[in-house]
Amino acid sequence: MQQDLFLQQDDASSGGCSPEDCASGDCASDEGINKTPDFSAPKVQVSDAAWLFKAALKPVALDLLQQIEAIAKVTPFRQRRTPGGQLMSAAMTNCGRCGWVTDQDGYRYSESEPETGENWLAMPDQWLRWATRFSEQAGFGAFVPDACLINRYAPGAGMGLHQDRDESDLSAPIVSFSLGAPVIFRWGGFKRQESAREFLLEHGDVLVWGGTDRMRFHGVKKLQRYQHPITDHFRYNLTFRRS
Ligand code: MD3
Ligand code: FE
Repeated sequence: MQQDLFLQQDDASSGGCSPEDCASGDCASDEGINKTPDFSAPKVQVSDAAWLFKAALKPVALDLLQQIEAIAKVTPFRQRRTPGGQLMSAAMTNCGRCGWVTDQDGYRYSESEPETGENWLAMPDQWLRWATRFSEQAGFGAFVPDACLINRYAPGAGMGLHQDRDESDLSAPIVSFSLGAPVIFRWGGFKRQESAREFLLEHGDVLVWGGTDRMRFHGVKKLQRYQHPITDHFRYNLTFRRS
């Protein structure tokens, strides 16, 4: 499908829509009984090995937010410090066997919350199935994430260009879910200095990348103030990873 994706340049190759098959029983027609994401949402190719499914989570957004709220009651969102002592502007929690954390002891995956020693709550089964399904839709094989980092951005929060390199198996893709306020995502190269392209990540978007794009620098610009009907002024981002 032809779609203007990048904000500055328009050199993205186009992907295509994949027709939903109902073999799994997860049909859109189940909506109301057993809601599912829209797995046949417009699929836009961002790069060689990165795909964006626009607004695919809209049918399940409220459920996702309720589950995020329930997780945050047990392991609350916290602004963490980088090993260098800088307070990160996004607040974070996790679910799954492992969670990504950072403090004076470094960036790492941990089976428990460092402050309380509490284990992370299990990843909801549906989240796991959906992340796996989007990975398949993007052409990556079976993906079984064991960690889900949940980032919460308030107006003014952002994330500088960085690489995700704390995972032991860099051949696994990463799947990300965006909910709430939109943000400008920065898609960089393989060196921090390389210029980054920019595109919007909006409510309900799913981004899947791996392979040759796995080690790209990426980040998000500071959130602008925005009133979203179901997340207030926040943006939430879930990243499913294999630690
Ligand atoms: C492309 N989060 O938690 S998600 C992170 O919106 C992180 O909260 C951002 O970067 C957020 O580490 C971006 C999308 C994303 C994540 C990692 C990538 C895209 C990526 C790694 C390589 C290439
Ligand atoms: Fe990242």
